[in-house]
Amino acid sequence: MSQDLYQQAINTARALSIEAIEAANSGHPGLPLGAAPTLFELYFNHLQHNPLNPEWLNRDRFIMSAGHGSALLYSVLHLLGYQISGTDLKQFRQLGSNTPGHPEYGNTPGVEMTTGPLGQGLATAVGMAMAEAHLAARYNRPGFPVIDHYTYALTGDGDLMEGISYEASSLAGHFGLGKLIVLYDDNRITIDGSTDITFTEDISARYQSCGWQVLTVDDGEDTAAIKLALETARSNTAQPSLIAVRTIIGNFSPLAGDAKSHGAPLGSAAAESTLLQLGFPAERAAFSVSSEVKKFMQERQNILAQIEDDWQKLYRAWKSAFPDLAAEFENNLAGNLPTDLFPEKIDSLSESQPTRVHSGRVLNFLNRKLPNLIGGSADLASSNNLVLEGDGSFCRATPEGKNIHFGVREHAMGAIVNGLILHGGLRS
Ligand SMILES: Cc1ncc(C[n+]2csc(CCOP(=O)(O)OP(=O)(O)O)c2C)c(N)n1
Repeated sequence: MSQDLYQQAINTARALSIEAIEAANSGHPGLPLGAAPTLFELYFNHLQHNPLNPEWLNRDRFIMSAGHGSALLYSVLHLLGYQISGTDLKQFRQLGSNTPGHPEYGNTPGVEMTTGPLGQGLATAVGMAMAEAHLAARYNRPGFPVIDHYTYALTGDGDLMEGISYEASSLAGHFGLGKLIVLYDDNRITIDGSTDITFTEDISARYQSCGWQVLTVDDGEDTAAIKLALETARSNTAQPSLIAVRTIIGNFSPLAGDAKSHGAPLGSAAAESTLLQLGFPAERAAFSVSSEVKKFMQERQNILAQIEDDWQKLYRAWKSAFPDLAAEFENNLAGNLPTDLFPEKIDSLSESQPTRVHSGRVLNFLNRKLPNLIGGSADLASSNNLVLEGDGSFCRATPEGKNIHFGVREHAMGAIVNGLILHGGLRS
């Protein structure tokens, strides 16, 4: 792989982001300029996905928890050949475009969930990683790892300050979700300035105490170090990993390191000087991608398509070896419901019983009809009759369990359930 072309591609992602923000005259240039090498390294060298089929079932999931960094996500997806055109990038933040100010699920190919409210993305990613662990335990068979993918999220200081991210991270560590990898854009800047004024705890110690593997990259421009950290994270499947990447917000711009680069366009003069710093001459056409970078990206796209092809062969072999299992799984994926799901009467319910008894009976009736039902309670399962009888508990040793004990973590529970559903194949 040519390092020059690789760096040029990263800088192209930066340039496209800056141009989109300038064209919209609004947006967040700081994160794209600082975190481009991190996100690009992930998407280019690690993420198992197929830009030609964003819905591929066994793709790695990626959540842009720091949703304000959307311009960078769109630029990287564009370079990799997702259905986001140069014209779409020019329409950044415009009504009706597929490049809204913050990523929106269902609006943009490659966007796995709507983000913007900080912390939610990370917590939802925990749900996706739980879905993967659960489905893998139930549907994989020896020699047939049909469900076998990682879940990644990109977070910033704001995400890690939000309480929901602590709740979800605590649970992820407890469950040992080893295929969850969180990248932390550790630029120590938020809107109001340095994190010195608000956020001085030891994040590494916090995550370690929650049972995570914590890795650090001292220089966010060092893609070799980011690569190594991602490989180390993936090889530890017993613990979730946090990779803190030390970056400089607004890097290469006149506002490098300054909170002012967080959420306002650089302005045309500063944008021009940033592009020059990144190696783009003033005569380069806005939103253009050099033919060398296009070819470089195309080569990667071909490899990614092949990765899905190989998986499709595995899936077909699994399906013919285990037809009943595959039929159940595909039925769940399609969201089909049994015809006898709504009988006129369930067991021996009577009006004199408390509603929580009714709820428990209905839930268990549904559970017998719906093999993909999963869920739980925030420490109130036995009180609220939320136990799925005959099914075990989801935990590190038995991820096939359908009863999830969320502990007293209601806010994370909501986001995690969204993640279970967004993953596909489950109901909650
Ligand atoms: C729940 C929630 N609260 C507040 C905001 C508004 N907001 C957006 S970005 C941001 C600062 C985030 O700082 P950081 O994560 O460090 O991002 P960076 O400045 O590095 O881009 C805030 C307060 C939000 N999007 N979501």
